[in-house]
Amino acid sequence: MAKKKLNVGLIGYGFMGRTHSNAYRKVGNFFDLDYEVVTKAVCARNEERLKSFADQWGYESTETDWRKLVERDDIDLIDIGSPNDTHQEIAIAAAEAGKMILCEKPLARTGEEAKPMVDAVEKAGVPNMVWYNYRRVPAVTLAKQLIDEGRLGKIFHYRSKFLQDWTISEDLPQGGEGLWRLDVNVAGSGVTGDLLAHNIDTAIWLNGSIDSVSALTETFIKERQHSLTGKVEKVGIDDACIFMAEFKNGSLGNFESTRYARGHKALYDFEINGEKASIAWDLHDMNRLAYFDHGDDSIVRGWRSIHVTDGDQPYMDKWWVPGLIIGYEHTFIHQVADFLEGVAKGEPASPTFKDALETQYICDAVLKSGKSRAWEKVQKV
Ligand code: SOE
Repeated sequence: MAKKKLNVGLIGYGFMGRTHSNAYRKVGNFFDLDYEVVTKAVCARNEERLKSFADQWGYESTETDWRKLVERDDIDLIDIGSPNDTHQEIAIAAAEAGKMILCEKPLARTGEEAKPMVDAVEKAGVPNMVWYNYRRVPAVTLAKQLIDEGRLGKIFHYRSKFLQDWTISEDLPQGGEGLWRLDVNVAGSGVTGDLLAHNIDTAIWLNGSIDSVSALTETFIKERQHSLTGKVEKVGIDDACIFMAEFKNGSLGNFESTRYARGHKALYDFEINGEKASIAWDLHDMNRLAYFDHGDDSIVRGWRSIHVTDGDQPYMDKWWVPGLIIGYEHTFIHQVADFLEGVAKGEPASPTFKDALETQYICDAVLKSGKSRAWEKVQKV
């Protein structure tokens, strides 16, 4: 049977534009879907680079104004891969135009900015999802399966970090292409919205809601030259953040993120300790899940290192043969596949805008606590 065509209009051709485009191009080769993704149009402001991106990734057309893209009748889905300060306006316009929407994380700069986006997609009834891609690492999805099967029993502890080191130099400017993550007006926050948002998204998926938080935030380099103005300006982002969390299920959370952990480029990890078992995972060894089961025979009991590459483990029947690994880019392919399966069945794929709003409210509470130095309640979605 001929597949239905689903025309994608992508906004933004940076790092995320490439991960998403790769997913659109590969998904149909590995997943049997009702839809065939067509990379119909890509939109960005620099026309020359836009054309070369379109050629490289097989986009049929280009636009330099996102409003024109949103108005086009031949576009079914708008993918927002542009910086955080653009998400709200584009998402609301796309929802009003009846488009499906995929939005890069974090959903917006703040919960207040994100809420109207949730209202808009719900009012329009359009399928929507946020690119929190780490949920789709097979080992992380397996962790979810083990927890949902009750193998960990009551959960006591959730601990997680995301460490990087790329902003240590005080000569690094803030703002502009590539460095907008350092500009608070564009990004909304520093490591909290950019990195901890991932830890939080995974945490609430695996371990449920967070009620309150207590945080310590720091900006190590107080002033940086702004790439766009050329002036030395105050740095408004959090360079590092450590927070404690009270989960609704009674477990205790412990989170840390920084861009000042010399030697770490992207060390995202988590460990969960339950009454019956524990699990641990880290991005540097992403195909493995560490698992300790107290129910094992005591003389052989110990941490197992599960190589999550077998056909009966999440997503892996779609790839090579048992034992052969996959990588970071596959998480985006899995996310598109799940989204399209959801569209075919009329079911939402997670995390929806509403799910991502919960993460946003937790980030807000963390940043508020970083200032107040007090425990802060998380706003309910
Ligand atoms: C920042 O360096 C960054 O690229 C984040 O923006 C991504 O979300 C994260 O997955 C990797 O690090």
